[in-house]
Amino acid sequence: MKKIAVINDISGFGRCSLTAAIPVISALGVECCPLPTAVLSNQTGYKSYHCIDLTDELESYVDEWKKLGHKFDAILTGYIASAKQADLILKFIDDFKTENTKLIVDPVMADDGKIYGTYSKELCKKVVEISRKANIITPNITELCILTGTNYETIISKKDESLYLNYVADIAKVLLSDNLRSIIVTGVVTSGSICNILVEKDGISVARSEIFGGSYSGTGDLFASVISAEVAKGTSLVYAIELATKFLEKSIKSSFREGTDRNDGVNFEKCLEMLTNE
Ligand code: PXL
Repeated sequence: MKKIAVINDISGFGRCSLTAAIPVISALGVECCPLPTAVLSNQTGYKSYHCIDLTDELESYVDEWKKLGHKFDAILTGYIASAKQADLILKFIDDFKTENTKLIVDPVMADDGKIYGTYSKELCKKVVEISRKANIITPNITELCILTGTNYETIISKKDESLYLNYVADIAKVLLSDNLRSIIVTGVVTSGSICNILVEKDGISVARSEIFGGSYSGTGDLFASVISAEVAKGTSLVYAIELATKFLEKSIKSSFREGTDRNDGVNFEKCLEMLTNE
């Protein structure tokens, strides 16, 4: 059985982070081992929330994992609650990443040109540092701007050009390195469709879906979870991105038709069969 360590929070409402990762990774036939960084009543996009920060518990938790001696086929990181927590994640990567472990980093920091309220400058710097250690990253356009030092308005102003996707890919390419071989820029809106672009040394591959409504909570977590499970199984990234994009398109369509609030996330539960039958 392939295994993934998922470093993320658990939120009671919002269908994001671990409540997205556990069912998706399990449905794809991979064991999901959660390392919970915080417990929240609900994700931070709602008007208010209560957060139980688990930073001070992480070392003892991980020490037990060391005793168990488990190795992981992949490690997935997402939302990070503090800069101190980011340092512990860096240590976890040093301790657990072997040459057979793929590190997938969802550099959660920002969306729609804005940095999340809970992300300080110091924390964003740490996310950039963690991303440099990754094999695969899944930034949205705003996060790509932070990672590359690009101005968000400059990218967005090119949106209507036919070469927009290539333009975004060229910006992402700068980040490629000996270990960071694949960058998946998520949620790139072009006229009439939303695209996920896989950027690698040899070229790009684009998975498109229809647009239904605006952005919903947790879609980045669902996407990264599908990618991580497929990578742990050794599937090609081109296939993984197609599958993740179709899974999200169907989940978002269902929520849009039902009029689900964006903070409540998407109806992915109804679409898990797309993954179990795969
Ligand atoms: O989906 C990213 C995410 C995860 N966890 C928490 C969040 C968010 C995005 O807002 O608030 C707690």
